[in-house]
Amino acid sequence: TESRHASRARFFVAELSQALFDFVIQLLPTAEEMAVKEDVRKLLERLIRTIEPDSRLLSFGSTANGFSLRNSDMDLCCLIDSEERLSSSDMVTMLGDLLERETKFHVKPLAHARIPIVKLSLDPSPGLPLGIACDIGFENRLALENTRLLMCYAMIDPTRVRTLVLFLKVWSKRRKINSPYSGTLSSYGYVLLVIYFLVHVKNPPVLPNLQQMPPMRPISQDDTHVGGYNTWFFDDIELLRQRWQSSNTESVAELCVFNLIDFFRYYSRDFSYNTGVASIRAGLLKKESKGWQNDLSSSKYNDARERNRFCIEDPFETDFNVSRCVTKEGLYLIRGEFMRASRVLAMRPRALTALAQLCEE
Ligand code: 3AT
Ligand code: MG
Repeated sequence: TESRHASRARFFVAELSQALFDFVIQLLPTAEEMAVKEDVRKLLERLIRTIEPDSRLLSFGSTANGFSLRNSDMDLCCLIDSEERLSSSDMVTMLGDLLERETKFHVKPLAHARIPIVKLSLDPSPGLPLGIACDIGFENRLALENTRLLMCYAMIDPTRVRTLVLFLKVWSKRRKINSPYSGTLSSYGYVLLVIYFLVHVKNPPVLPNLQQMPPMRPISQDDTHVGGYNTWFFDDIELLRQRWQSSNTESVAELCVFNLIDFFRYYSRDFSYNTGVASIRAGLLKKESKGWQNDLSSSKYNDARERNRFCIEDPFETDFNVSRCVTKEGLYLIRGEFMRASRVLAMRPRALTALAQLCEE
């Protein structure tokens, strides 16, 4: 019976990994969608240059990091290369007016938000059945760098890392725990949880720590600091693909499935939410060491405590807790979903049943 058991387990892994690949592939954006988005970016860049000739409009977030799903929104960042430039909020106001005059976009300029942005959307049309949603921000150089870091992680092991990340993004959206505005976690937060898990929890690790690898040549402060934060990481992916052989010898299929099972188990049982900080840069840290502890003796309305229920360190902006929006109720929902997913997988259902149950809306 031992061998019957083993062969059932093997079948479960093989079937589920195939189903995961197939499931994720049908959620990827089409080539047409990518082309339309690139056209939109170019059009917007041309218009912005009529206000600031020395500006560039760059894509960040999922459209640029390899973790994009069909119809995901477009995050754009405008960089202005001249010395004398308008403030971000003036740019938002001027660009808002211009786009309203010159384009068919619905335009919402948020000049006085903490981070001034222009929000744009385009109604569905035959060529674009689901329309487009797009945010344009200004001078957000750290977001461009963290996008590049995630892209490099995605490229080290495209099949396994992307399959896991994309699946978890869909799962978190369908289970309604992907909404920082209502107290749960952003997509960016989930991606950091996956990378943290593959670098620091899996043993042997599936991914190297790109921020701690020895540089190939001396690096100067100027090239590596953005806004006072160290943004250096090892980004020679070609070289890395030759050199980094994960000593993790699980097969591709096994890795995909075990990663998923272990991911859910780790975040439902083992991660120390009360005291721990997940840092892809430095591994598991203590809230105390960052001044992020939830001080139980202080008042129930203590702001710091509400902000630091769940702690994920930004890879570069290390004094920033990416999951600061997660509330007590939000964390309860998220952990409940990790547990539910663990339970579903532990029953070893047939693959399609497993995916349907996991992502049930
Ligand atoms: P979607 O496909 O839009 O769900 P995404 O990968 O674009 O996922 P987000 O929309 O959550 O991810 O974030 C887009 C980028 O904005 C990712 C990161 O560069 C930046 N960003 C988002 N949230 C934060 C945050 N809390 N701290 C720092 N940077 C952030
Ligand atoms: Mg996005």
